[in-house]
Amino acid sequence: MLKDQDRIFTNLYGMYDQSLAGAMKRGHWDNTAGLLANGRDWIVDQIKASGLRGRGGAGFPTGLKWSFMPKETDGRPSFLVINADESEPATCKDREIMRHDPHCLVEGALVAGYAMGARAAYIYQRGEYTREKEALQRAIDEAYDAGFLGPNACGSGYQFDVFLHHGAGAYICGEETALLESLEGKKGMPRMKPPFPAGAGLYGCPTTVNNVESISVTPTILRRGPEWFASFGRPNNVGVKLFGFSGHVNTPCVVEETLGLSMREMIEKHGGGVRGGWKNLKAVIPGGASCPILPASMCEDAIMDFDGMRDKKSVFGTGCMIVMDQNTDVIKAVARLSKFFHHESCGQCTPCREGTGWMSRLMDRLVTGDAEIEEIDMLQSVTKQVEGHTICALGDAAAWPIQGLIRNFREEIEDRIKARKTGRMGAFAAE
Ligand code: L3W
Ligand code: SF4
Repeated sequence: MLKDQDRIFTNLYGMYDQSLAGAMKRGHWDNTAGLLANGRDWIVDQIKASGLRGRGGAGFPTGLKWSFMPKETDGRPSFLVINADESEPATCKDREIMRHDPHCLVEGALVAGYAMGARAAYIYQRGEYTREKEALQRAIDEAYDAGFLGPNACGSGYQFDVFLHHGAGAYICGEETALLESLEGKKGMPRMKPPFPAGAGLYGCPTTVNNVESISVTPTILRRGPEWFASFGRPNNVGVKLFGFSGHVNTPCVVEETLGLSMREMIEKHGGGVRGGWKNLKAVIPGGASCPILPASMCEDAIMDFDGMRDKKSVFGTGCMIVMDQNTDVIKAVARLSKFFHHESCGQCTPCREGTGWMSRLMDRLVTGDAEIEEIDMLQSVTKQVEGHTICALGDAAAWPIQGLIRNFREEIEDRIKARKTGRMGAFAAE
């Protein structure tokens, strides 16, 4: 379990002074110029050595991503874009950083931006985050006033600006290339990759897109050393991270914890346990709507990290868990997610535009039990036709929770269809 002295986001634990003075008391902005003076390559190497993997859901190695930024750019500026469009259902960890510890993010933007030779950072923030917008803008303004940003950032001789952009509430704008389109003033529609943003990103310029948390932890990693960060967790899954607990837990919250603990330990220690006790657990969605739902039997020893979730045929995602007790209609819960993905599809590729509609309609039939047994396999087949055949990950994200439901709760789906046919619907009759 993480000790207090190893926490990065101490403001989440009762020290709510988010001002520059408060942040400096906690060690942020301490000799930032000294960190920069070590040079671009040193920073990238330190982050590589720390083993930090992207905290937005995909887990791509952060230092490696930064190293893709070209050193020679034919006069084009380079940009850092920070994905603060946190729209994943039940994920609200980045919100805590922006609300309580915004200077972590602003300092991280400078350090990371310098490491990749960026002229500026654009923070693309979820439209609904109004309090966080105020807190973050205040922190940016304070950093400018203190000379930490601007033409001679922290006295380093490096010019660096930070701009805050507020989104308009479209989930797809959290996909990195849709986000870039939206920043450019266009409709938020994902681009084909490659080219990856490092080759052609914002306004066609070299760009790196990182999650809020990935950027916010970098100054602390540089100060305490990559070995410190890598000492938490297990190989390939290291560090401390924000985790979220929602649904049927006794104390919903966001906390900072090490990677590598079991799901049960995490839920019992931080979520206050499952409502009605662990035996009352029915299922957990580990880290975002796209992550296949796990039955209680798999949650006991499931390790909450990238490999641990892959071992259970699920996805670690954002690490923000949705806990469901025995009263939950898991078929209905996944059907609700299917509706969400159908609604949020940008519609530019056929498998996703049409497939999400098909999946949602078939899921609705499973909820009421009106489907035929064969439709379960038909639904599985539709998910396979969508998965891997779309421009962006939203197609996969729509397919995976259904595949997880069929894999782990097939008996429950079949029982409901059979009950419907025999007229024994019980609780579902009123649906
Ligand atoms: C250069 C290569 N760059 C990959 C970069 C790529 C991106 C990053 C990860 O989706 C997932 C999604 C959600 N050369 C590269 C390369 N990159 N290969 O690495 O890329 P990718 O494609 O693996 O993932 P993605 O498209 O970024 C993210 C899942 O996360 N998720 C969470 C979503 C929601 C939030 C939120 O609200 N905060 O994060 C939950 O599961 O479904 O599968 O930068 O350019 N060869
Ligand atoms: Fe748009 Fe869906 Fe295609 Fe992504 S997969 S580009 S959301 S239609």
